[in-house]
Amino acid sequence: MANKSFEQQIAVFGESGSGKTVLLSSLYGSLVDAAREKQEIFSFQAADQDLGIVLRQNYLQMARENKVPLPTAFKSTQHVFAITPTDKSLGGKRPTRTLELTWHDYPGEWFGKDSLGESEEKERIKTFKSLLGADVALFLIDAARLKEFPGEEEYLNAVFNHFRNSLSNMKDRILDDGKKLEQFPRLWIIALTKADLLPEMTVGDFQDLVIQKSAAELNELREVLSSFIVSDDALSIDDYVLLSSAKFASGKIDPRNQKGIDILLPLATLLPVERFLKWNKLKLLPMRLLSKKFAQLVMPFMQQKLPKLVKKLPLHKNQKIINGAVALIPTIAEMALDDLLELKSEALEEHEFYVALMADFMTKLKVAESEHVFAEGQL
Ligand SMILES: Nc1nc2c(ncn2[C@@H]2O[C@H](COP(=O)(O)OP(=O)(O)O)[C@@H](O)[C@H]2O)c(=O)[nH]1
Ligand SMILES: [Mg+2]
Repeated sequence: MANKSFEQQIAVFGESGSGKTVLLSSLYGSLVDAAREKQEIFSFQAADQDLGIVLRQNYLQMARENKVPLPTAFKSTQHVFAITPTDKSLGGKRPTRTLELTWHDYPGEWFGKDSLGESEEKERIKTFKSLLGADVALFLIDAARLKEFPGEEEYLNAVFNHFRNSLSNMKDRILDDGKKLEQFPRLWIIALTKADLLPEMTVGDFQDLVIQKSAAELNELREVLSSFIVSDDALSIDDYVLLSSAKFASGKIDPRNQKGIDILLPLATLLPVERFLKWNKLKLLPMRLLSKKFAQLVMPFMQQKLPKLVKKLPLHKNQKIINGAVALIPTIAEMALDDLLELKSEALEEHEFYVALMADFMTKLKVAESEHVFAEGQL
């Protein structure tokens, strides 16, 4: 079927003021520039043009007027984007199926509150249910708040506990008849926003700080998350990332000076593929979910004929796509940066957009790891 989309979703959880609106504006705004200047092989377009314009305006006002977006910048909590080739020739060879990303912005006002009015509570449940299709959740820790509290743990523990409490309170209304879910965000990435305020901190330092101060809270959060899902061994709260949407210093905002923003799309699309393949290998996932995931996640990257370099991999010719992916993606994850670059350029020559995109995203994750901006979970 032509133009059918592959979908991926990410859910972003952070208190009011923790940087969610600026994050999306900075991501979107800078990708408009990058696509225009052909610095990226893909463009990132908002399905809703009004949203695209607001995000771009937020970005331009930060860059040119040092003005931050209004807290009420968005009406909706769900934003749909398409990732498409910048170069038309890449999509032209066959009917292109676009890769679609839904970004769920969970309102921070609902974070720690346990008593909401009935209509607001309904809205909260509806919003939460709408983001259950996401595989990846970003859990935001605000560097500005972290700096306010001398011992750090007061703030850290409060964020984890508030969130855990609001999850517990909603649980009965999320699970129909108490039936646990297969589909749920199983990959929780802990993200330090406004990381420019703590310029010396590496992702390893951040991870250590969270574990040192909040191990018990993390475990309690894991317990609550587990209580929502079947096969709860396939759940990780073990990836960490540093994010800075812009450099904010002495009244100036420079959204071109970012940290970690370039891996948001790889984290949302490629990381879950890798993680699901690992869980699959360990037989941690329910079979039904697994086949759905492979169709949804792996296929975009595997639908195209594989370029030469990949053909050299020891795969049997007639192996099915899924078997191929099981072998291929971990292999690509092991590739050196030079080989990934070669894979990307070969794929581009052969007009294999998704293979090129996979190589590009994998490169970005690896670079972020080597620059101590991203730390991948052990499992
Ligand atoms: N230093 C720094 N400040 C930021 C950054 N992102 C956001 N901020 C500040 O945090 C405020 C709240 O951000 P916003 O995105 O509106 O938060 P939201 O309520 O989570 O959507 C902004 O107005 C900025 O002043 C960042 O990357 N670095
Ligand atoms: Mg906001």
